[in-house]
Amino acid sequence: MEGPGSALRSAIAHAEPLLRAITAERASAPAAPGKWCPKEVIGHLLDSANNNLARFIRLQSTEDMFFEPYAQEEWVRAQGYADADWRDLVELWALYNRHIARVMDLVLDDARFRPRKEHRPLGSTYASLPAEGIPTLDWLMRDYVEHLKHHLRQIDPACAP
Ligand code: NI
Repeated sequence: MEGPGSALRSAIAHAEPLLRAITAERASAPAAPGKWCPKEVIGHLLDSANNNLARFIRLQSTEDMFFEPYAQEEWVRAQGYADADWRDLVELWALYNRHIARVMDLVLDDARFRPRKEHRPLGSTYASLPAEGIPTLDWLMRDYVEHLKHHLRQIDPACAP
């Protein structure tokens, strides 16, 4: 099976030119009243990248899988993504995620596939869990990629087929 690092690189390579083709005007338009505009969706993915990269590092030296959640709406609002430059956001998103893909490749199998019997409540998940429903760091990294694709589809279904 393709590793999460390769899956992430493929997702970036596919979506990046499509995101770049979106105009600044369209990137500032919410999908519906009260919903995030594309700038805020990419901002949320930057927050996910920021929080999850730290998790991917820390969880390599733990047996369990506990980590702090973050207040998604608050993070998006506090960083004023709706007023940020669209091209800069897309560039930062692509570069940061290429870095994360490289870090994913570096995780050794012992840390990657260690069963995390003790873990935080899983809440909404995007990738299917390993056998017996016990999460692993490999699963968490796959879940990260699927969450990214889920939000890219909110911008345009063509961004993550
Ligand atoms: Ni999300």
